[in-house]
Order: sequence, then structure tokens, then C-alpha cells
Amino acid sequence: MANLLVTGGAGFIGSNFVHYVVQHTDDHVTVLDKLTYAGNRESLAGLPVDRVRFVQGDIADPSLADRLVSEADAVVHYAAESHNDNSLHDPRPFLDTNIIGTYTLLEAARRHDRRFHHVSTDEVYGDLELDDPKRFTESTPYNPSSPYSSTKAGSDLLVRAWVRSFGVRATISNCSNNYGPYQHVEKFIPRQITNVIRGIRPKLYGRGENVRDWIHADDHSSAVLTILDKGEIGETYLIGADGEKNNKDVIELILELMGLPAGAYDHVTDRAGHDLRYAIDSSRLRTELGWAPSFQDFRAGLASTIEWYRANEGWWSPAKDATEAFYATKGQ
Ligand code: NAD
Ligand code: TDX
Repeated sequence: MANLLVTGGAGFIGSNFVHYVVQHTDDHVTVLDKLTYAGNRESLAGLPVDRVRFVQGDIADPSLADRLVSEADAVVHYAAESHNDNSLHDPRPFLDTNIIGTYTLLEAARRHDRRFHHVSTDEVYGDLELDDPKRFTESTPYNPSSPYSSTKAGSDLLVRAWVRSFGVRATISNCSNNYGPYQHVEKFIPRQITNVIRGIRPKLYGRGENVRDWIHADDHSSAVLTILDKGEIGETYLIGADGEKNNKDVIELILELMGLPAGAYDHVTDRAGHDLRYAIDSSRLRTELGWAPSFQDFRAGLASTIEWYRANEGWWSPAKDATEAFYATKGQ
């Protein structure tokens, strides 16, 4: 049994991780979350109070970070500004949270010699051509494209430096695109599902050829627990489930599963600097640590995600109008 400090635990992947930990381990969790527009306490509703404690606060607050890190056995660091489109509009919060916030936590982990796991993204590697036979591996050079991905790359490099210079016991994981419950309606899949529920046509950026490598959030959680348990200090592990799909195919599948014709969507203004393709080779995690994903069927996983959004309109509805109003100002 361990005490985990989970930063960003009221966000999409962090909250799925907390649910997963409660179901699959005896660990106790303290969530540290600022509750930005992306955080939602309702995502943690129903969890046992004797297992999960919630603290509202900023990871970049040194005294709060110091106290909570000192009370934990291990830190699992999810908190971030996470949306590429927002980073193109206003990069500053991405620097404050992803860079300074990570630095603040690392300093606390260093002072108290705490195990640290840093959750990052495949976007640090830039993008691939559609026909490139190679996929990202742990040795692919960093080449981030957006303010979001460059701040995540910066945070990864801080973790590596704190391992080497100060002996912090840290690991890093870089995961591909997640889907599942509790994802904010600004993101691609929930935006289209909730558009259809609201009678709005789904919105595809550009021609929709861009490929993302989809993984269910529960598979991301099981991978992070595996790395916490068996990962080698100082090492990086790529997390992916061989789920490459282009955006057009994903929109058409959502429309089919929701009973609408395949062409019932709009092409809208493309994202500036839009990464073409991400693809993960997760061989290292599978062969060295013995991890494997459970969700192999994207169609079934997407269908249950659609059901979740249909059943939980009260969770996503308050954010929907403001999100669409923001996109409308960008022609998206
Ligand atoms: P999210 O935006 O849904 O959640 C982020 C959470 O962090 C929110 O609850 C927010 O309130 C909190 N937060 C933001 N700034 C904070 C601060 N300064 N102090 C404390 N809390 C703060 O993001 P997500 O999609 O769940 O992503 C979580 C992590 O996983 C991020 O580090 C992201 O880079 C990484 N990641 C995401 C994906 C994906 O597909 N979404 C894929 C790979 C990696
Ligand atoms: O309305 C849309 N239409 C559209 O075509 C939106 C919101 C997105 N898109 C496209 C852009 C991307 O090619 O869909 C794809 C996925 O977009 P996002 O959901 O914004 O995800 P992405 O930019 O790929 O980044 C996600 O995966 C990696 C997460 O948001 C990051 O936090 C994570 O690091």
C-alpha cells in the first residue's frame, strides 16, 4: 500500500487514473489540482473518502507542493495545460504550469527523495509522414511543433536533468492520444460526440488526413502503474496500443455509431502547424515490463465512450457553449 500524490487528478486522464487505482490497488491517493477550466471535481464523485483526498491548489506553489510531496511515497504528475488549440491562442499558462509547475514538483521530490513519475506525450517527437514505416521510439529525437508540445518537451528535459544532476528517482512516459470518459469537450472525440447530441455538425480540421494513435485511458493508467512498479529509474517508456486512425475515419465512425450519414460533418479551418501523424512503438514497455493493452477494439471503446457522454450530459453540458463560442472565433 502506498500514498500517491496525483497532480491533475481532476482532469481527463488523471481522474481516470484515480478511478483505476481505487479499483485495482490498495493505494491511497491525494489529488492536487488547481481546477482550471479543464478540471472538474465531479470526475472524482463517488470515490471512497477514506482512499481519495482532494486538495485544490497550484503545482507551481512551492510551499503547497513541498508539503504534499513530503506526505507522499510517490508523485504521479499529470497536471498540465493540455490543449494545442489553446496554446496557439495564449501560450503563457503552458509555460507557467508545464515548465514552472514541473520544476516546482521536481524540487520538492529532490528535497524529500520521493519517487516521481512524469506523464508526457508523444507530441514531443514532432510528427511523421503518412507513409513513414517508422514509428516513435524512446530514441527518436525531440522535435516539438506547438507551444503545448514544446513545453511538454521542456518538462521532460527538466525531469531528465533532475535525475542526472540530483539523483531524483524519476521515470517518464510518453503516451499517444487518449479517449474515454471524463474528457473535456474541447478535445476531438468528445467535441464531435457532444456536437451530434446537441444537433451541431461535427467539425473536421482541414482535410482530416491527420493520423492519431488512439489508446483507451484505462490502458494508459495500467501502463503508468506498471512503470511505477517495475520501471527503471531515469528511463523513458512509450505508451501506445497500435491504434492509428485518421481524423476523417474517426468522425465517420462516430456518425455511424450515432446513427447519422457518413458525410454529415463540416470541414473547418485547419490548426496552425497541425502535426500530420503520430505513431508509437511501445515494444520496450511490452517486452521489458510485460505490459499489454486491454482495449483492442476501437469501435467498441468508442461506442462505450459515446454511451458515457449520452448518459452524463450534466457533466459536460456546462462547458459546451463556451467551448463552441471559442472555436467559432477561430473559424473552427
Ligand atoms: P486535462 O486538461 O484534461 O487535465 C489537466 C488537469 O490539470 C486539470 O484537472 C487541471 O485543473 C489541472 N491543472 C492545470 N494546471 C494546473 C496547475 N498549475 N496546478 C494544478 N493542477 C493544474 O489534461 P489530460 O488530457 O488529462 O492530460 C493529462 C496529462 O497527460 C498531461 O500532462 C498531458 O500532457 C498528458 N497526456 C495527455 C494525452 C491526451 O491524449 N489527452 C496524451 C498523452 C499525454
Ligand atoms: O474539432 C476538432 N476537429 C479536428 O479535426 C478538434 C478539436 C480536433 N481536430 C483534430 C486535430 C488533431 O489532428 O483532431 C486531432 C485530435 O485533436 P485533439 O483532441 O486536440 O488532440 P491532439 O492535438 O492530437 O493532442 C492530444 O493528444 C496528445 C491531447 O490534447 C494532448 O494533450 C496529448 O498530448
